[in-house]
Amino acid sequence: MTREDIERVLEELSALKCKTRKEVEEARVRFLGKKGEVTALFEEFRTIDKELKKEFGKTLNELKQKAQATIDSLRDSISDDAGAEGPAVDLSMPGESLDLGSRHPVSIVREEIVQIFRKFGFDVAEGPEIEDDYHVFEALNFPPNHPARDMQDTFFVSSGHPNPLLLRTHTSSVQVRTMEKEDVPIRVICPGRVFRNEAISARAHCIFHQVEGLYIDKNVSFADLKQIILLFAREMFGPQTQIRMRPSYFPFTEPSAEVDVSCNICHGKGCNVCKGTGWLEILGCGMVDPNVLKASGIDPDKYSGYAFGMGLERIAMLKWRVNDLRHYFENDMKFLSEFKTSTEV
Ligand code: 2U9
Repeated sequence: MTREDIERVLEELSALKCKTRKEVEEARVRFLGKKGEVTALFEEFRTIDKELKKEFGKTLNELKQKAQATIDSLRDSISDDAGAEGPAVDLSMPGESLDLGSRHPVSIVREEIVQIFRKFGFDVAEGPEIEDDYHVFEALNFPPNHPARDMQDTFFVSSGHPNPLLLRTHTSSVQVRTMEKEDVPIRVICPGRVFRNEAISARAHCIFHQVEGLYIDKNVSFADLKQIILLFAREMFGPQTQIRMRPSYFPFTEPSAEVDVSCNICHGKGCNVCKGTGWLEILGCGMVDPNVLKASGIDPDKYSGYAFGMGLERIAMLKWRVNDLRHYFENDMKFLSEFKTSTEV
C-alpha cells in the first residue's frame, strides 16, 4: 500500500457523479462493497507491518468516512422519481380528489350584477357598515319622524346624540359619500351588507345584501333609467325578458317605481313562483330627489340623476327557486355545495 493508492481512490471519489439511485448503489459497491476499492485497502492494511500501520491507519479511516459521506450525499441529491425501478411515484395512479369549496349564492349573484353594470360603465364603491344618521337618513331626505329612524326598525350603535351611529339600513349612504367626494358625472354601483331590525322569517332577515346604483349627469331622464333597467334585466334573466314599472314611493327618489320582470318559468302564463301573475318584483328605482342632490352639494337645476336598489337574496331566490331566505344564512354544507359555477365543476 502506498500514499498514491489512497490519493487515487480519493480523486475517484471526488469525480464521482450519479444520476439515478441505481448508479449510487453501483458506486457504493465499487468503493465500499465486499470487493470494493476501499475495502481492498483495509484488507491490505491487515498485512502490512507495524510501522506502516501507524502511517496509514488514520488516513485510511478518513478515506472510508469520505467514501460513505460521498455516497450518502449523492443518494440525497437524487429526486424520488429517478429511482432504480423507474419513478417512485406511480403517475398512472388516479389522483387524490380535493374537495373544492363553492361560492356562496349571494356572492355569485353580486358578482354577476357587478359585472353587468361594469359593462355599462359603472364604477364600484364601498363604504362603512356602521354609519351615522346623516349619511343613512338625513342626506337622503328622510323626515325627522320617519319610522326607519325608530329603534323598532334600525339597529343603533349609539344614541342620545344629534347624529347617532347605526348599522346602515341600505347602501345609499355609500352613494351619498360618493357624491360628497367625487365630481359630476357620477356613475356608481354599491354592493354591500345592510341591517334592519326585523323578525327573521322565510321572507325577511335582519341582515341582507343589496346592490344600489346611482347615475348623475346633465339631462339624465326617466327614459335613461328605464332603458338601463331593461338592459340589466335582459343580461341577468335572458334576452326575452320584459319589464314593467309600477309607481311607488321612496323619500330619496321622485318619481319612484317598483320594477317587475316577466316570469321566466311560465313566460307570463302564471305559475306558483309568480303566484299566477306572470311577473316577479326585482328592484326599486326612481329619479334622485332634488333635496338629495342639494344636500350633497350638487345643483339640481343643472344636474339630474336616477337611482335603483335591489336585494341580492331576493334575486338569488328567484334565480335558484329557493323558497326560504334563511337557507342563505345557515351555512348548511348540503345547501351551499349545490352552487357550483362552471369554473369549479
Ligand atoms: C341616493 C339616492 C337615491 C336607491 C334606491 C330603491 C329605490 C329600492 C330597495 C330594493 C329592495 C331596497 O333591498 S331592498 O329592500 N331599494 O327600492 N333604492 S331607489 O336610491 C338612492 C340611493 C342613493 C344618493
